[in-house]
Amino acid sequence: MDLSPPDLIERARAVLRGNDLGTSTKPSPTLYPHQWNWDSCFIAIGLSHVDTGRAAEEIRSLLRGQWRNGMVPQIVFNPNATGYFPGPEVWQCERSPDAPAGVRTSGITDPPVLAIAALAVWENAPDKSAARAFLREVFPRILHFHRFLYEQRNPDGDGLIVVVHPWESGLDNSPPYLDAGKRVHLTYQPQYERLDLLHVPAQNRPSNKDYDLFVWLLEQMRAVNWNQRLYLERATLQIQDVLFNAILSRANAALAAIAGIVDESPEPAEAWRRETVRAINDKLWDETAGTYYSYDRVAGRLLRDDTIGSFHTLFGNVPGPDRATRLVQSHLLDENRYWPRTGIPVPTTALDSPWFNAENYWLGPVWVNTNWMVLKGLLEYGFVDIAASLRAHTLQLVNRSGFREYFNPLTGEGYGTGAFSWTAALTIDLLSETPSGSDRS
Ligand code: 9WN
Repeated sequence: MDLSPPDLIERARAVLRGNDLGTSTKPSPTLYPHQWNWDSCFIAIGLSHVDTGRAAEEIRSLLRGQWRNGMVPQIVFNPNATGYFPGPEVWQCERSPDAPAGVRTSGITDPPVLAIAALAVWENAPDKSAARAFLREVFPRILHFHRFLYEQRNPDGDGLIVVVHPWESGLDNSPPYLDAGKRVHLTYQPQYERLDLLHVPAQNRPSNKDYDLFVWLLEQMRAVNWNQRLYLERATLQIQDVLFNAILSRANAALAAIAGIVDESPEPAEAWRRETVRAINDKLWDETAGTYYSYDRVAGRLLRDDTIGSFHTLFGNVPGPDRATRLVQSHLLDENRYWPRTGIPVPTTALDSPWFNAENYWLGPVWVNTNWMVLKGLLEYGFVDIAASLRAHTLQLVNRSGFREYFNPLTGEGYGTGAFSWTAALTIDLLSETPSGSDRS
């Protein structure tokens, strides 16, 4: 198999150019017309291979939305775009004294890929002095973001950050959220109109019941004017999310590396990293199942729903070698769970989970960003051949089905929007890592 047909990288670049808003990139042409946090981080990683300046600008423009309390929001709204629900008039973040002036954002955060992306801009930059200046500029801002997480979203003081809205997890309708969501009592029926279904068939998107939960939770936070402390005192959904915390572990390592490059102290990033890694291992590991799960802090229980999040602990360098081997050999490579014999790894929800749905959003489909993080994690632990095979499967999938948002893990059929930016950006990264044509699968 030719892993890198000559035009694949060109086609990927064309997708990013098509979604370019000038200083930021929208995730897709129509479904997502604003700037999203972790999307822009993945986009910057892809752009870092082709244009350092533009990659740096992607991150700068995201940071224009940073709140005074340090939070980097999930969405920075594009003032020229309409047609996305919920838009800025629903969030009403101007109610909070912490919201930034002159730019409208959503009121929640997103998986903290930011430090990882900033470090990639440096690593892939041909001109290190310009890249160092960029790191100097963004270092205090990223530090402020991590400090926000450790000071305002660390209710047990153990370094396990809580996610208070499914959208903050990035994996909106992933089973742990629907599972925990079942016990959240919606005190009224929220009134809203979905716009996503104008673009994508309903069977591929979260359900109306899921949206009721998303909107009701948004309205609960808005009711306290986005005050983090007040909200956490009463929040009915608080998840110590394994994916979010694993990403944060890697982001702390990246932040410590950035500190070294710009002559700043790598503490506290190193201390934060140690705390979070220890807490994931102590609290989120299930010895009987041999895997990690997210924790429902309100119900006080592990959410034993098998999802791809468990493997992202490898990306965060969380498990010791024995746990890592168990995760990979007993779970990841199981053809009945995550590595379908005739399909495409890695489904976002296990094939044998009662929640699994091959066509619906985060309930099963393969996404390129989640595969990319699993692949990087495998490399951390020396599973080189498995990583190479995952890379081959992922590139082949994109080449065959296009730059879609997500894909059926059994058939490879593409779903959601086309021309999806992070699919394109991470394809560029995957193609840039090994010389073209070197098929290691
Ligand atoms: C809500 C933009 C975002 C991604 C998320 C993905 C999807 C939004 C939505 O699109 O979520 O944030 O409206 O469904 O789940 O991970 O960042 O691409």
